[in-house]
Amino acid sequence: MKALIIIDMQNDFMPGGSLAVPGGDQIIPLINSLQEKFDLVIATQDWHPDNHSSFAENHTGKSEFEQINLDGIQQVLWPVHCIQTTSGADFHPHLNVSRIEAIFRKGTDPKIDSYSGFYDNAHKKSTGLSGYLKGKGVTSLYFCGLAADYCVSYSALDALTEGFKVTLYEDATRAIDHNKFEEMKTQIIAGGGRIKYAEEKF
Ligand code: VGL
Ligand code: ZN
Repeated sequence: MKALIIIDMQNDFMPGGSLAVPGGDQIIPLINSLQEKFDLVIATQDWHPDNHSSFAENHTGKSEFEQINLDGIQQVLWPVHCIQTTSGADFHPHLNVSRIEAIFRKGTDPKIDSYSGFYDNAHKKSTGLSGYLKGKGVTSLYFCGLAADYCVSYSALDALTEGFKVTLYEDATRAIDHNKFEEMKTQIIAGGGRIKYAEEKF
């Protein structure tokens, strides 16, 4: 069985949001039509407390998009985004949420960031997504959403190590940094994943 995994289609990642991904809202119609082709649709939400360690403003003297070493892991310092229960953390109002069966939230631990929908960046804590999908008999995952080079790609890589067949729809995602997305695509392909256009298949 196959499932569509919609990553972080939240207001703060849309144009006008605090961590806007260029063209992030342009993929909404495609993601809405894709949902009709899947038996199971799952979404993730970036869901940070306001003292989250990925926010530049929580590190004195550091700037947004600067890299630091956080407990042995390279961490990009982001603008404040997707604070739990705020409108910035809500799904974009045009995203069809009626077919989303479950929402997995990540980034809730103030001490560590979590790009992937499966694990935090140190791979210490699971969100339970892998076990949930396996319990439903899902074997193939199709990824879309934001941002291509971070949460979508890291989710796809974790899905491969969890043993799923992985397809990333590159026309149903948008990147923050295009060079980083190219590097991530290479890693996904090396791990056995596929990069495809959603619109040529449907
Ligand atoms: C994301 C940066 C920080 C994402 C989340 O959803 O790709 N990127 N938090
Ligand atoms: Zn985040």
